[in-house]
Amino acid sequence: MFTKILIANRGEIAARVIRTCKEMGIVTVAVYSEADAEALHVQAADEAYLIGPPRVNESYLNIDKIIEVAQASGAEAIHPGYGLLSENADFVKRCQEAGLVFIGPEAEAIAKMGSKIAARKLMKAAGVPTVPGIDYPLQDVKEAITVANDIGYPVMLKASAGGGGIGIQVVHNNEELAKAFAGNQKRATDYFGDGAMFMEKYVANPRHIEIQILADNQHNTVYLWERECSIQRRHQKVLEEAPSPFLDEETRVKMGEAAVKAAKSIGYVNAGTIEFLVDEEKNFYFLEMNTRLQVEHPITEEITGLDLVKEQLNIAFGKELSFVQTEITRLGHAIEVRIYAEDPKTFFPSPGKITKMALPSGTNIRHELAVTEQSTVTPFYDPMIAKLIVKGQTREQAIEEMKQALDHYVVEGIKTNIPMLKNVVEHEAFLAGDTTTNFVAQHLQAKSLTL
Ligand code: MV4
Repeated sequence: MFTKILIANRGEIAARVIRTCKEMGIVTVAVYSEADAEALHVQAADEAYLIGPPRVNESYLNIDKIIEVAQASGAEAIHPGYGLLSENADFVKRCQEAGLVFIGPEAEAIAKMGSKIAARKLMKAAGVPTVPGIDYPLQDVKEAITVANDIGYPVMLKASAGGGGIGIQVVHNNEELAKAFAGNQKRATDYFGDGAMFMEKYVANPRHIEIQILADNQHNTVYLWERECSIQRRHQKVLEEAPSPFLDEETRVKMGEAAVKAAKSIGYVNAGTIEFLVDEEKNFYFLEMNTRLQVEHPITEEITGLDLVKEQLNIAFGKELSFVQTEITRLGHAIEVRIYAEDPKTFFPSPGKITKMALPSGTNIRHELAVTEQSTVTPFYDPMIAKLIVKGQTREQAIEEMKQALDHYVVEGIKTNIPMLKNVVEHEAFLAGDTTTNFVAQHLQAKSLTL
């Protein structure tokens, strides 16, 4: 196994990766910005190096500096966490050129999935279901109108380079489409430097259900069941659970097999996630592939008993997976919520010093923390300060655990979204498993809440 690795990230995920490295006897190297000198991940690592000013472009995204630190420290590999450089194909190439192992997929796999149009085309060719639509860029409004009438309204206009809900728009008729086209194209160009747009049939009231996969470099690929991630606000996930209350066993297995097919078709190696849209009739469609470890990976760990970071390290080192599909278990139910330093009424970030932090504990409670009592949340990064993960033998038990845990979760000095999370887990629609992507807009935003 590797003897020393660098973690090119911050916050809870850096601390999470460091914890597994410790268990495996791997020496850890942290990097940090001037704003993170006191950060938890810096304290947790065996060594830590300052890489620049607070702004990510000058620190956590500074490829030259990170590679220089990795080499100087004697690290053999780099774990990118999620976000930041984790899906940057150029960074993967630079690691390889520097003789460092990137703990993740090949640059080619990242590049293939980075373009939504290319990914759709590849998945369709591989026999993975995609939403009816096109997989070439639309040239102009005239072509868009022809295609939309062919698909049938309502349709969804999407940016090929899109992400975070930017550059997507539902369109109901020719007039709306004519109005939407140029603006959407401009936004895509402004945000992603790529104005290429395609079109799909609009799937009404869908669920976002994703499948975790693992693939080693000896052609073994397995699926680790699904995560239900429909409860989002403005394309930010709020709560995730595994298994999905919506899926039956037959659909679950079909989706798992489709995810494995998707990964195999591009020769994917390491941990990855295939996102699917699932409609009201349980038809599922490929949406995109995330070529990294995800924020919500712990719920998969809780129901399978696996450590996904350990699996990633073993795969990157060239080891064969130590289990086959039929040996992967699925026990109980796990729920994760993301705790943000934000005003629960306005959803604006709420940076500041945490004056008190007292967390619930128990055998069914897991914490992934980016902060501790006395930490200062700065305005420079994502305001997620912690993840709370609970498990139960059944969904009902897990929900009860989550309610109790949230009731006993104390953070003072900053505002958090905990009141909003309580509203989710106490809502009758959530208890009924009615978790669609419209949940927050439908049940939590329009209504007066006990925030
Ligand atoms: C869709 C859709 C309905 N029909 N595509 C939003 C982000 C992007 N990655 C895909 N998204 C959607 N694509 C078709 N053809 C609805 C959404 C969508 C959504 C998807 C997953 C989770 C939350 C969502 C919230 C609004 C819209």
